[in-house]
Amino acid sequence: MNVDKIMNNLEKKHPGEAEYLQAVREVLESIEEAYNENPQFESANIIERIIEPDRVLTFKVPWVDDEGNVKVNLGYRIQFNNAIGPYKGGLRFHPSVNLSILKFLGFEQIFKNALTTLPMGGGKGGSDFDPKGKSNAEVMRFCQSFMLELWKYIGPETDVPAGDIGVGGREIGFLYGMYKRLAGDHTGVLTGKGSNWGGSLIRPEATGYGGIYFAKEMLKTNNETFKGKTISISGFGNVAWGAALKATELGGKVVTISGPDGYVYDPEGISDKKIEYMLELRSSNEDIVKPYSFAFEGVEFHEGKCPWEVKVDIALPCATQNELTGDDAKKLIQNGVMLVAEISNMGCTPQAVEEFHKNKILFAPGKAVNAGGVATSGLEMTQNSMKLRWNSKEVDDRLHEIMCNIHEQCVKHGKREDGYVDYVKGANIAGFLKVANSMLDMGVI
Ligand code: 2IT
Repeated sequence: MNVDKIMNNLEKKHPGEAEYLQAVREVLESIEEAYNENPQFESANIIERIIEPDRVLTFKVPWVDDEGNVKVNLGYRIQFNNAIGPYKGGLRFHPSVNLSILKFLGFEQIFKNALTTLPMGGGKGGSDFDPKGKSNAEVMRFCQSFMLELWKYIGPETDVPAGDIGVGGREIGFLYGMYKRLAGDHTGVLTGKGSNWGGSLIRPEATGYGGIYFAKEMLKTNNETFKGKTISISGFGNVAWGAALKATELGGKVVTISGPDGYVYDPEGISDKKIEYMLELRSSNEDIVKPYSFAFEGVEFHEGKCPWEVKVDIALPCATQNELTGDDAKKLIQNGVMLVAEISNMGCTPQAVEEFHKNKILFAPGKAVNAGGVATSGLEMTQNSMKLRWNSKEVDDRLHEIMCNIHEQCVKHGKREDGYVDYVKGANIAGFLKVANSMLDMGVI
């Protein structure tokens, strides 16, 4: 495989799609060796077939705000690859959303979903709609208009969207209500549903919990645990909340959370009612963390800054892509960080990953670490198909088992001769082999 040549061609076809090109390059570079050992992949031209989505749907989403103004946003669904199951992946509502970001997320989702051991293909969608500062009624009208178009392309055996940044329980409810009305059936077409109407227990916590279960396995390889470790977390949404909850339960001390306005440093640790307060912050719909520093004593607020300058044992990016740079990585390493696990998708830049690898820091990528979210969506689909409901323990036990399994796959394919585990390589190879072999089985299609 000639990675540079493939990337040059891809760049010519999709100029300026920086995040998508970044995600593809990372995968190609890390699977190169495994790919070359299997000449059948080359003869089936698997690479060219896997790096382009099956289809890209874009549509217009007109809606009316509370003042009666007519607004128009862009809607997308990328159906990337369904070799191992129906397209599956979240919807992101954020002003930064564009084709490049959704293609990177959809591409990552293929391999992440393959790692979960469950039958799910890769997809992603969303809109440049900004839920921040909107009323409930505005969010509802937007979601209804979005689904009025999207419903034609999805289905419980075809494509099953879920939440991502800006899409939580409220949005899934509005989207599902519209789908149900249009399709006239009550099926598992979305995941992240309310627990009264087909949602799975533990789904809201699953991405954060799964990330901590994964990090626990990483620590175990160094005979370490969460007990007594200081932890910095970025973000304050659903993912950050679940991670803070589980990390604290395992004896860690979370000292930061962050938002677009800056980060808060709480030396006492963000535990108990402070974790609950994160939900209040989130529901205020303003996307700021500063109020945390007024709500509790002894807390510092650092305006416009990222939490990576704080000295910690463990750093967990939980907000968005490329949120931890090469310089941030250097600072963390200087301060003695032992483990960095991306709970956000592609949270670290390639320069940051290089620093962690160079310094043999335990580091694992989002597609392995945060796979617990979509894995639990898969478990929601299973429960919907079986028309029954598992209790929390049943779901949590399965989630835990899946995360341990993903960790094993990473070690199997990523362990170097010196014993250091390259989790990026491990995750990419394990995910790729499963999908590529499935594509080979089905012929050129
Ligand atoms: O990035 C992700 O894996 C998600 N946003 C969750 C996707 C899902 O289908 O639950």
